[in-house]
Order: sequence, then structure tokens, then C-alpha cells
Amino acid sequence: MKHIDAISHVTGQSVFVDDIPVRTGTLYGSVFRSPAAHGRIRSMDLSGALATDGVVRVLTASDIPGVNQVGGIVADEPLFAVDRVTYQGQPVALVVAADERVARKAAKKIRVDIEPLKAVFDAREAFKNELFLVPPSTIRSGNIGAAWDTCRYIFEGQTGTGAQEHVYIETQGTYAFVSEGDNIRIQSSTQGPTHVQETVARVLGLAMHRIEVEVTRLGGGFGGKEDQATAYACMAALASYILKLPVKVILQRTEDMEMTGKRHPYGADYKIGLSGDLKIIAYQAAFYQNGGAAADLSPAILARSLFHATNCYHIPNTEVTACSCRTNLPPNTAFRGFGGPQGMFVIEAAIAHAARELKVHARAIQEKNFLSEGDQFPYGQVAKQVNITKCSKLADQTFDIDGTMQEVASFNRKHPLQKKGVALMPICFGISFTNRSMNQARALVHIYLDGSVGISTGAVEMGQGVNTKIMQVAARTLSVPVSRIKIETTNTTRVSNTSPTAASSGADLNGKATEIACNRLANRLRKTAATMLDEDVKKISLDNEWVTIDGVRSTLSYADLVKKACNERVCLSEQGHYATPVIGFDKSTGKGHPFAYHVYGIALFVAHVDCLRGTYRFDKVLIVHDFGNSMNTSIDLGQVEGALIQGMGWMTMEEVVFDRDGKLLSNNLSSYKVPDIHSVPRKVTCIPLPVKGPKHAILRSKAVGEPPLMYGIGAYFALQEAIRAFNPGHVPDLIAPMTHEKMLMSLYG
Ligand code: MTE
Ligand code: LUZ
Ligand code: MOS
Repeated sequence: MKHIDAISHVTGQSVFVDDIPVRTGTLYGSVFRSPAAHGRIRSMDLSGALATDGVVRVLTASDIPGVNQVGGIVADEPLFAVDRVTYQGQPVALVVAADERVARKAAKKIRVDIEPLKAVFDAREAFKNELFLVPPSTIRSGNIGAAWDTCRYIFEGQTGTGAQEHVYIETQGTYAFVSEGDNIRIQSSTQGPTHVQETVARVLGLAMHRIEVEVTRLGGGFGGKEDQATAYACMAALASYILKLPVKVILQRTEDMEMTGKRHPYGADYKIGLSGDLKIIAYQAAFYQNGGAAADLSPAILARSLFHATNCYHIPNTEVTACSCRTNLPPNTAFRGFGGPQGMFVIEAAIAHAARELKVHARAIQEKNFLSEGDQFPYGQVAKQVNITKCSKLADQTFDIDGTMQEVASFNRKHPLQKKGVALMPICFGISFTNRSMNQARALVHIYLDGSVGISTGAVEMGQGVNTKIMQVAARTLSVPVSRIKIETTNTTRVSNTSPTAASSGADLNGKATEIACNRLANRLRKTAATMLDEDVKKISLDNEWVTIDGVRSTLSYADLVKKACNERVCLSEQGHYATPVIGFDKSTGKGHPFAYHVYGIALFVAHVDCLRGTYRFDKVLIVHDFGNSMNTSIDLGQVEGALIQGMGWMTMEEVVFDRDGKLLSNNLSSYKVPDIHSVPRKVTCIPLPVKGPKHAILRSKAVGEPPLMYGIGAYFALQEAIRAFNPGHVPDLIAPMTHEKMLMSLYG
């Protein structure tokens, strides 16, 4: 089945927030933002903006009827800055005007006098000054102190990974209006409608039931709208509530890039100890997360970095500490992988370091240390249905890894100015929100009189295909064609108290809730049919729009059954609630079972460097991925391809640059380069690992949204191999991204 939005996307008929036909009287909000990274606000002059023709109002913190607070996990983030600004781009005021251009022009006329304070932009510097967003945390296993003595080899070093801009095609935006009784209706491009509802209620000082949040779909989120859509929704709602008119706040690309947080840059220290036969005996690491000026989701992201610090390897003695450092940058936030990629980069860097010193290919260390069935992760969970070795073996058989390495070696001997490099990137990613309470979802299913079905869930469609998957679940459970089924918008009045669609768990959680509701409806319909046909309910099934008795088609069709059931006053609506069983994690002991299951896979990279110019490309990326039993192979393959390229972008060409005062220089798509069709690998192949799939995955089809992003890490290490073939003495700094510029320096440095 194709993605149900495919046709409307490519023909431009899909409706995004800025496409919603405007209501009469709609006003536009433009955000005035801090021009300084850190300072005390001495005074502010709004008169220039207020005097501009067409400006209706300028809103600041003093206009907020409720609480000036939008922090999610920690209450440390004002909607509008008061007294102090803590990053360039921080919202200070909202100019509301009848015209979008007027609002922007007027915002430029606001003057603010700021007394500068010392600003910090680097995580390690913040660490030295003990500027933390939350206290540091550690995960331990075995006995690291005693383990070093038993190691034959020990290597230590530092690494770093850069920020990453989400570049969702649809920028942050909200359209809000006040309805009868001063209730508020919000259409927002958010992954977390309940987070928007809850926060708008807090800011306006209203009960949550007065706020209705509706989401049709997002033009991409990638984590950037898990929490950070909320502030703009609050601004639109505030203006609308005060002015009693519809208000739109839609960011332009540069505004979005300058104001919103990115993937967290990490610095890290590592120490790795190996035995003579390349078993990793001990691993110690410290992560310095650049959190920006407020906590946002940083503590949860930090936790996921710890959980993924050893990737798919079994290491008996570990100690990994992570610090969330407060700096004067926009608060960094969720981004596909959610701290996992940053943690996994460090262990791969440590392995690459060991391999370089020991004069083996990293592959020899990687393959020697794969997790086996029953091994414990450092956080205590026992690994079950471990598929990493299976993936690796299938990759070996299918892609001939040895042959590829020999080919590359022979190419390198023949070409003095062209060098290739090979890297393997295995992955292991835990599925579930690491915060247990978030692992729940609900679905509301109506069967209408004519047999058509309407489904509401808490899932937000952002391109990943969750609506298509939910439709498939309902069609299968009710045994009707997908043409009978409609997926409704995501709306907080139909499905309440939702978790954001994130952690790759949207289809699992909302799909299972849908399955539960549809099963109840199917069973009720079977019971009704049994009564009508005077048969034992055990013999009755619904099969492809017909009622069957012992597998034989009866005279009763699905459509007739629905009509008759309604006549008999049978309820044709159901709500399903799903909460992931078995999971739980004890923060005080650092042990538990945080994940429903893990996703595995392996990617083989061949990088190709032009050593004269310092440019590179990727000849091929060959993947074996553990989809479980994929319920939609075209969507899932699309997720792997998209995530791979996004991960490669993070590792290679995407470079977020601030100037010395904390102003974003890479603030548009000409100075921030994302992969395009010319920079993708010449060949990408992904084959599924043939397995049954775990029962906690929807229809045994594993979550797929985030895990393949981490294949991208392989791009970095394949490039390092190519550099080494040209410049054998080169000692890499293990800092990503490896831009073309940095490549040139590495080849000759
Ligand atoms: N795919 C598209 N096309 N657009 C997106 O914004 N977000 C990713 C992933 N795939 C994203 C995407 C992220 S960060 C997550 S967590 C998952 O989709 C969320 O959806 P799911 O839980 O339904 O997989
Ligand atoms: N969001 C969150 C996430 O709140 N908790 C998580 O564990 C998570 N994991 C991945 C992506 N988003
Ligand atoms: Mo994805 S980072 O969980 O929104």
C-alpha cells in the first residue's frame, strides 16, 4: 500500500498550516527577538513599532494573563524574556498587525537596551564553570576500576559531534482563533498537540478543556516540533485571546533557523580497554552535551545517549557519565535519534582509534564484540531477540564485505590521487520513550451507518506514514478494504492526554490502541451477527466485508450487519487504550528494562575521495535492516533511505556556525548545506533481515523512524579510512562533521 498522502503531496493539494484558508479579520504576529546572547534588559522602546501603520498591538511578558513559562521538563524557559536575555534569537515581544509584512517591518523598529553579560557557547567551557541544566548522571556496569588492569590495550581520546538543523520543509507555525465563550482553537504544526494544549492553558491561565488543538499533518518534524512548536502556538493563542481575532504566527526560514534549537552538539572523552584478542573489556566515557539556554528536552536526550553509549556491543565493564551544559545558544532539542547518535558516535570513534593503533580494520573489533542473546546492556536490560550478528552475516553473504575491501585496496594502489575507504556501521536502537509514563496511546473508532469507518488517534502524521499504517491496522482488524477507512485529524478533543509522536513509537502505540478498539468493535459485530443468524459466535468471522460461518460466506454482508446492529441499538464506537507492558527503569539504581525491544541493522559504506580537491562522494551504502515483519515495505524503505541521508548530512556537510557573539551565521539554505540528489550515494541498497518480529511491535512490524539515522555515522569513518589511504600519518581529531573543507585540511595535515 502506498503512503496515503503521496498523491496529494506531489500534486500540492495537501493542506499545511499556512495553507488553511484565512478567516476574516486574521492578524499576523512577528516575533521580536533578542539581539544579544546574554544580558540584562535595561529598557525597551516599543514606540517605533506601535506607530507603524497597520500595527494592532505589541505583546510582551506583562500581557500574559497566566504564567510566562513554556519549559517542558524543567520550568526554566519564559515565553517572552523578562529582565534578562539568554540567547540571540530569544523571543522578547510579538508584534501583531493586519498584514504579515507590516508586522515584520514593525518588529525591526523595536529598540532594546541590553547590558551585556558574559556569554558561554561551548559545552566544555560551561562544564568548567559548572553551568548545568540538570545534575550530571551516570550509568555503570561491572567494575570499571578493576577492569583496566586486565586490559592488554588501553586508548584514550576526545571526540565531538556538531549540531544539526532540522530543515523541516514547513517552518514552525500556528493559526489560532477564539470561538464562542472565549474558548481557543489552535491549528499547529506540532508533534505534541497535548503539550501545546497544556502550555497554552498555563500561559493563558485557563483550564485545558478550553483549548482545542488540531493537527492535520506536518511538513516534517524530525523532533524539532516535539516541544518547540509550543512557544509559537502560545504566541498566536495569546494574541488571539487578547484581541479576540484570529492570529497567525508562521516563521520564515531564517527566523526559524535563528530562533529554534537544533540537535545537541556533544563533546566527549573516552577510554577503551581491549584484550589481546580484541574483546572490549572496559569502556569509560564522559559526554558534554551543549544544551543551550534552557533545558527543553535535554535531560531526556541525555538519558538516551547513556542508553546507547555501547551501541550493539557487549562490554562487561562500563562507566558513562553525561552532563547537560547550559550555554547561551537557542535551547537544543529532539532530533531523530534523540541523543542516541551522539552516544554511538563516541564508541565508534573509540573503536576506530583502537583499530588504527592496532593496525586492524575497525570491523575486526566491531564483529568481535557484538551483543549475544541474553547479554545485559549496561542499564540492566537483558538483550532478547538480538539480531546484530544475523544482520552482519547476511550483509557478509549478500554484499561480500571482504571482496569489497580487497577491491578498494586495489583501487587505492592504482590511484595516487583518488582514495576509497570502507566502513561498517552496525546499529542497535531501543524502542520506547525512556520516560515510562509516555508509553501510552488512545484511539477513538467510529463505524458509521453506511459501514465507513473514522479513526482518531494521538498520532501526528509528519510524512513518516503513521496514518497509512493505522489505516492498515484497522482494515486488517475489521476485515474491510482501506477505502472504507478514514484517518481523522489529530485533535485534543477527540483523543486526549497524548504523548508527542516521537521516539519512533507513533505507529506502535497508536496502532496498538487502534487494534484494541477495532477488535472490540469486530467482536461486538460478530456477536450481533451470531444472534441474527442464530449461530454460535465462535463460528462467526468477519472476512473481507462478509460474515462467515465456519469460514463459509453467509448471506449477511458487513454493510448490512452494521445497519442492523445500529437498529438493534448496538454501540458502534470504541475507544482503545494501549500502554506498553513490561517496561520500567529505576533512575536511582540506573537499572531496569526501559525498552520494549531493540532495532538492529548494519550498513557497509564505500567513500570515494578526490585527494586533489578534497571533495568526496559515496560510491555505495549497502544495508541489512531489521524491520521485523514490515507491514509496509515502501514506507519503511523510505524511512531507511531518508534517515540514512539525514544521518550522513549530519556527519559530513551540515555545519551549524555561530559567530563569536552567538549569532547564527549558517542561517539559510545557501550557508547551511543539506544533502541533495547530487550528494546522495551513487547506490543505496537495503535488504530486510528475514525475521518474525517482536510482539510489542505493531503487527510485528518494528519501529523504523529513527534507527536508520545512525547508519550515517558510517560515512564519517569511511571518509577517515580514505584519508588514511592517502595520508597514512594523519591522526584524526574524531570531530564531526567532515566537511569538504575539513577533508582538504585532513588530507594534507
Ligand atoms: N519521516 C518524515 N518523512 N518526516 C519526519 O518528520 N520524523 C522522524 C521519523 N521519520 C520524520 C520522519 C522522527 S524524529 C520520528 S521520532 C519518527 O518519524 C516519528 O514517527 P513514528 O513514531 O510514527 O515513526
Ligand atoms: N522523546 C522523549 C523522544 O520524550 N523521550 C524519548 O525517549 C525519546 N526518544 C526518541 C525520540 N524522542
Ligand atoms: Mo523524533 S526525535 O522522536 O521526534
